[in-house]
Amino acid sequence: MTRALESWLRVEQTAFCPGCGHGILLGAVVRACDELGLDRRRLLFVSGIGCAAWIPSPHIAADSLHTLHGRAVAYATGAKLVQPEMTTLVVSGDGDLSSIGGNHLIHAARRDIDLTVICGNNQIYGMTGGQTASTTPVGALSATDPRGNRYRPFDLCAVVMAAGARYAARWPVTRPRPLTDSIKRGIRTPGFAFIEAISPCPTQFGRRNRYEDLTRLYDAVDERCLPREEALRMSPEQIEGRYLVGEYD
Ligand SMILES: Cc1ncc(C[n+]2csc(CCOP(=O)(O)OP(=O)(O)O)c2C)c(N)n1
Ligand SMILES: [Mg+2]
Repeated sequence: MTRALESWLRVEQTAFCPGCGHGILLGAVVRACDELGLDRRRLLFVSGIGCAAWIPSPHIAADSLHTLHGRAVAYATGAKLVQPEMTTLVVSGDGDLSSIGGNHLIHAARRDIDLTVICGNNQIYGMTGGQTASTTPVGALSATDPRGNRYRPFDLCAVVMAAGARYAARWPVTRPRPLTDSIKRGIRTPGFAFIEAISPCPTQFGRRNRYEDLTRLYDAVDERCLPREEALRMSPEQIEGRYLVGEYD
């Protein structure tokens, strides 16, 4: 990591589990801010509660509001209204943003609040022990679904676009360059932007779904990705269970 990038970090050591995809997402967020040359005195991070919510606070050396579970977008909306000149980034988890916080998310998109919301989607409630989330794939095992999840997961990018977002993008953390570029594009977008990072969780998702090692878990995530443009020419059965990656605008 270069000295310029290091200057964005507040801590020397992370508390993330070994192999957590959120660490790669942290790198992408910091790179995006650095490459855009953002003035960190005019930058505010907002997060809720969960492992992903630790990405800005304590890791990033900029102001951050570490708020209540599910309420990151609500706090960010208030902060943006009071200080519209601040670049305001929400970084939080799939559970935080789309389960308990789902209503705040869709209404911020509908109102086109000028936020960039970055979701670390590990398909599970990681921090609290691996419960099923609104993003857990059908059939996946979790603490609350030991025989497999029955319900279809949200397509978060489609949800926010339907609600009125200006820009959305989905990438796995195994593809850090397009992920970073989409975060940059989200920040530059005036109005509501949403970036979903598919982020492997070895400790809860990987262990419960019997991935033998990190390589297999990361390969499995990457192999499930399908470019959105290709998916448009395929049947619903063919794209079942795949992550449609790319930009939505
Ligand atoms: C009102 C409220 N309900 C539930 C909790 C417990 N809780 C904290 S984080 C969390 C889920 C976090 O999952 P996610 O947002 O996906 O983040 P991850 O840890 O997976 O990165 C839950 C249920 C809480 N802190 N407050
Ligand atoms: Mg999660």
